[in-house]
Amino acid sequence: MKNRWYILGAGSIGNLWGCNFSYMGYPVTLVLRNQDKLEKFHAAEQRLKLSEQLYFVDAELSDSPETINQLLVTTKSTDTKAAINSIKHRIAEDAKIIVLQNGMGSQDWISDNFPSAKVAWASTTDGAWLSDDFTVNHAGKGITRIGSPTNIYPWIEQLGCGFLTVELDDDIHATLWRKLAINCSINPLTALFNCQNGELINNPDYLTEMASICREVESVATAVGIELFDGPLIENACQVAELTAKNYSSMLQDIRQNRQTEIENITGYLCRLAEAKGVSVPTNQKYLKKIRELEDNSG
Ligand code: KPL
Repeated sequence: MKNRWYILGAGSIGNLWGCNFSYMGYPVTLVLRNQDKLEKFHAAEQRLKLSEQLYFVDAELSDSPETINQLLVTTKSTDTKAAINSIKHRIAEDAKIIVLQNGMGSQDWISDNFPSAKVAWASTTDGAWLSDDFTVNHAGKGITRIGSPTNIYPWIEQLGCGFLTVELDDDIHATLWRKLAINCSINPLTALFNCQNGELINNPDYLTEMASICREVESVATAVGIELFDGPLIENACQVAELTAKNYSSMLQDIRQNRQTEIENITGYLCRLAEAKGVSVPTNQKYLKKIRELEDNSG
C-alpha cells in the first residue's frame, strides 16, 4: 500500500494533482477549508472528477488527528502561512512536502519552518480550471518541474508522474524565478487594464510599461545571481502573452472575483528583494501600489 498524500489547497491544481495521485495508486486526502466545503464534498459523492473519470478520495478539515507524512501544498501563496499553521501540529518532523505555487516567498517560509522535513519546490505550466468545487478541467497540458533547493532527495525521483508530465529540476530556484519574472511582466498590467494577456502586446502604451517592468526585473535577477532567459525578458514575456493571448491572467480573475491577489508574492516579493539589494524598481513599485489600491477598493 502506497503512503497517503494530503493536499492542502483544493483549487484547480490541487484537484488535478489529487486525481493524478489517485491515478498512480496513492490514497489521497483533501484538507478542506471549512465545514461548508466538506459538506459540498459529501454531496459530490466524495470524489474528484476529471474528463468524466471519477477519482475517489478522502476529505477532512484541518483539525483531524492523523499525522501527515506526505503533503502537497497548492494553496495560493498568500494563504500559505494560515493554511500551514492550521495543520502544523500534524506534520511529521521528517515529512515529505511539495510546495507547488505561483509566486515566491512562501517556499522559503515552509523550508525555514520545517527544517527536518524533506521539502521540494515545484512549478507548473499545466492549465486547469474548476467547473465546480470538485470537477477539474485540464485545459492546457504543461510540465511540472520539481526539485529541492538544498538536497537531492531520492523520493522526488521515485514519485512518478501519472498522467501529468513531471520533470526533475536541479535548479528549481531559477525555474521559480523565471515564472516570477513572467508573472511580474503580465499579471499586474492585465489586472489593472482589465485585459486579456494578448492585449498587452497589441497596445504600445501597455508594451512600454511591460518593457520597463522587465528591465527592472532583470536588474534584480542579476543582483541576486539568477540567470533568467537566453534573450531579454521582454521577448520571453511577449511570447508568453502571445501564447496565452486569450487568457485572463490569474490576477485579473482574482480582481474580478473580489479575491485577494498574489501580488505580494509576485511584484511585492520582487520589490522587497530589490530594496534589500539596493536596486531601484520604480515601475514595479508603481504597479504594486496600484494593485494594492484595487484590492482595497474591492474590499
Ligand atoms: O501564469 C500566468 C497567470 O495568469 O498567472 C500567465 C503565464 C500570465 C498566464 O495567464
